[in-house]
Amino acid sequence: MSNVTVIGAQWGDEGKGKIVDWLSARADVVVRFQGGHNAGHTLVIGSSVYKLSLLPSGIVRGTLSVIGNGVVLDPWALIAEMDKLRGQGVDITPDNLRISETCPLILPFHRDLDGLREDASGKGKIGTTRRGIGPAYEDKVGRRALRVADLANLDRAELQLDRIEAHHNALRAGFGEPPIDRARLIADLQEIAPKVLPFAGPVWRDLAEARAEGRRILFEGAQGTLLDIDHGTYPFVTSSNTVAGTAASGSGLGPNSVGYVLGIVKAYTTRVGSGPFPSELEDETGRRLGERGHEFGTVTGRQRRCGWFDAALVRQSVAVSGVTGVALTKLDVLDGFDTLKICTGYDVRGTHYDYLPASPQDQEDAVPVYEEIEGWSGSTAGARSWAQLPAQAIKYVRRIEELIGVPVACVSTSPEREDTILVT
Ligand code: 2SA
Ligand code: MG
Repeated sequence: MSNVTVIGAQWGDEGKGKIVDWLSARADVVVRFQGGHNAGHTLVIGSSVYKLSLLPSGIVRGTLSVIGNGVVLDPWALIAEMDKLRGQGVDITPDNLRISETCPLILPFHRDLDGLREDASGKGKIGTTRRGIGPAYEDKVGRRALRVADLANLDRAELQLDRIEAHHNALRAGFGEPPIDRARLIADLQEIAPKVLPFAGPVWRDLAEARAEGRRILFEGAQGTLLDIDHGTYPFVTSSNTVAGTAASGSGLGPNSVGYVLGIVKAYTTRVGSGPFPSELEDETGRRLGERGHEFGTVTGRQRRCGWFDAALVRQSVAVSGVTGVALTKLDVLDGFDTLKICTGYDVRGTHYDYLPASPQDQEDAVPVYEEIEGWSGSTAGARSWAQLPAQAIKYVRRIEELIGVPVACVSTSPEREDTILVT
């Protein structure tokens, strides 16, 4: 197996956790390269359920897990997640977890700002996870972030702290919040630093070494391509690049390390948070999808919006992420529908598009163009071979393949790892 990069090809929550877990058994290194603890990956292993936010999924099976430079890291959330997993019997040591020393830190004032902005936004609310992700990336790009490496030299970080205060205190004052308490911040960071630093280092070197030794690297994307800061439904996006290309820049390996790009695609569409969603169903059918698919956010518990499969959007994701093949998940949720619809394009004030145009106004006005396909009455739940699928379900999968232009490499029919059909 070559290296594999797993990315979400919709708005996140496509079921990446299960597929990554399945692949991590065949990988030597698992790498997170963007996002932070806004991600939510659920792994079901036997009778145990593991909920991961920041740590790469490989950690549960003891595979070397790497948090790359593209990730924004909340040190307190990191330690809390490690403690929780250790409580479930997972062994985490500097031998199996490595953290890039150049990860920008998410600090308490980032979280404050995320929440304050959301609360003040009314209709323009993004529906963020309120974890401080956006403000932390802003500071990274604004060259005023504190990074993991700074945890070792907090007594000499005045320059960065001056920049941070100059920027954030004005913003905080606008919200009627007190200025940052520098002494308290440093004291809190000094307390957490010894817990984080043993894991920190130049992970680009670890990865270069792994590569030189021919070890298999699995890149684990978070969120989805339609939440990408450049290619997503801006401004209703997350603050990182979620496309597959980020695996290279967010880990310190070159573009030729990305390998096979596996796009994870849910057999219907969901979205959590605000923003355009042309094939959304705000009716009984949408509720049925949500109930059958248990569509609630892993991190925030928020109910996810549900709708029909949108082939135009996935085709777009396939293009911008360079997807080689897709894993189709949650097909069983569609069991028992008389008819299914697939969105193939949009009508925007009389003009037809086979992709989602970029302007928010066009996206808001986009009316989905559907084709209908007969459903199936049999069950796909738990199917482990192509032969176990109803003929009509196979037709649905084949039609999706045709519309998105890349092969369906595997189909997942339940949260259980073994309930996966490899399409050969
Ligand atoms: P943020 O917090 O700044 O990244 O939010 C910006 C937008 O990105 C969306 N977003 C997500 N969408 C789906 N799943 C995500 N992770 C969790 C999960 C979410 C949860 O896996 O369930 O538990 O609610 C995720 N993270 C960010 C977010 O909804 C905003 O639209
Ligand atoms: Mg998720």
